Amino acid sequence: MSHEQHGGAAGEEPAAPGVPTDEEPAFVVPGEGAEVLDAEVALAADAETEAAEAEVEAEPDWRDRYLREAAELELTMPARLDTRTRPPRAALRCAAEVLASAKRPGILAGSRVVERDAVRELVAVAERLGAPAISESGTTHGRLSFPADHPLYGQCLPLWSPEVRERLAEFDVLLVCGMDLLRQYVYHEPSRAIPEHIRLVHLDEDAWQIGKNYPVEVGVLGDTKSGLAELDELLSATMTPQHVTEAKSRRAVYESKHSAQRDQLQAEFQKQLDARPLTPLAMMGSIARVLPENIAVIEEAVTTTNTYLERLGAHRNTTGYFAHRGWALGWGLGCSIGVKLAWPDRPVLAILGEGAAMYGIQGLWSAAHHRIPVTFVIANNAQYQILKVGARGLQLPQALAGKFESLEINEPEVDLVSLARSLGVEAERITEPDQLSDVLAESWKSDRPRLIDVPITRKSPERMEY
Ligand SMILES: Cc1ncc(C[n+]2csc(CCOP(=O)(O)OP(=O)(O)O)c2C)c(N)n1
Ligand SMILES: [Mg+2]
Repeated sequence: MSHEQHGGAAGEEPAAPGVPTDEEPAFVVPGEGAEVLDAEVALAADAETEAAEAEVEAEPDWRDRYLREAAELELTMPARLDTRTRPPRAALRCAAEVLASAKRPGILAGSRVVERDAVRELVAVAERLGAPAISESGTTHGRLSFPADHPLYGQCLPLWSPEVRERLAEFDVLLVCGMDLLRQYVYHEPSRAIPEHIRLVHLDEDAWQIGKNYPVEVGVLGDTKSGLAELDELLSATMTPQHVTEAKSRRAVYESKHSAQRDQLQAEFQKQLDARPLTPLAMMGSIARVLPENIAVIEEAVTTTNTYLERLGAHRNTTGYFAHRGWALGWGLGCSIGVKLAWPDRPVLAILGEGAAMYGIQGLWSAAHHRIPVTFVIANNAQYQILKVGARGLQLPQALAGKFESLEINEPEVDLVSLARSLGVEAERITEPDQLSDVLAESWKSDRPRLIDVPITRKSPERMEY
């Protein structure tokens, strides 16, 4: 912070430490003019502090405590500039024309849709067009911009460009909304993940993203929420009765396809329930079946989460979803504590790999100290599994020979239960799927943080199952 921000005039020399200024000193450092500290004032201050501390201890609810402390701060919101700008009408009209006449339209829904509170508007457009909405790939999506239980939710984009290309081949027009087209984890041939025949309509607030990697037929710059609402109106005016009939039949086809995909995954989950340690799907399915509607989930269990919650339709609200975007490990544990502070009335679940958890484990102490009731589930496979899968995917010779350097966390395995307890968080190890569901369902009601360590199969899959 500059001196000006502290209130000193620009160009003024700051006073040397301990030298009295015209202003009343905010505090006095002992040994640097401490003699000015009046003993009576000190005693009164001590008594006040003790009284305040006693009051804090007697306060059982951490929310009340924070609210009271916050009430003493000056928290008046500054007047903010509303930067949202409606997109040009002419551009939206072009977008509506291209989309209305599409035979097989699809939607790519990026994080900026939910960040701009435009999910409802996107759902309306998807329903009108009878188009499936596909969210960003599991390695990059960050937020979820389409409800995973909606019949038109077309799951996440696959990871690698050959699969993305295959996945998108069925569409003739794509509406891309609030999404970086296309963030990919690791470069793979073919470089062009979007098939050449697809006509792109891109609505975004980030001008840099429109047409950055792929040429668009219609680029629409402006506010996502009002842009989508206006696009929907224009579609309604543009679509002929023939278009409407086609959209309805497309919608029916996609809805039954998506429901079959969900049923199939659910059946696969049931099949895997007997394996010990649990498979990633058995763990995620056991979580999915007890997720309340208003849950906030923070995902940083790299090879365990596998977009299963999306694919099982378990994320019914889109606001409560936070995932990685760029892979700097260690943010998940702290993020979940922040989310709980922001939303004290919503249950908060962090799903963390044991590796990722270790990058920010000290946050458990903060959760215990401030009694912040987050539920932490550790997907513990005792290794940095993604690095093995990634190395094999890149066909590194050592990896193909089954040799990995320093990727096991097993001699010794980290005892996360004891570690969590040492940091003040109640913890247990759970190996059974039913018990996992029961303990989780109970944890949503708790007023304390809790950690559940779940052993996960040590066998690495051949490839990521995103
Ligand atoms: C700060 C940081 N250091 C190292 C890495 C490299 N890295 C990426 S994934 C990963 C392992 C994650 O292990 P874990 O959380 O146990 O998940 P798993 O792959 O076993 O599912 C590592 C070390 C990183 N992304 N960020
Ligand atoms: Mg691991």
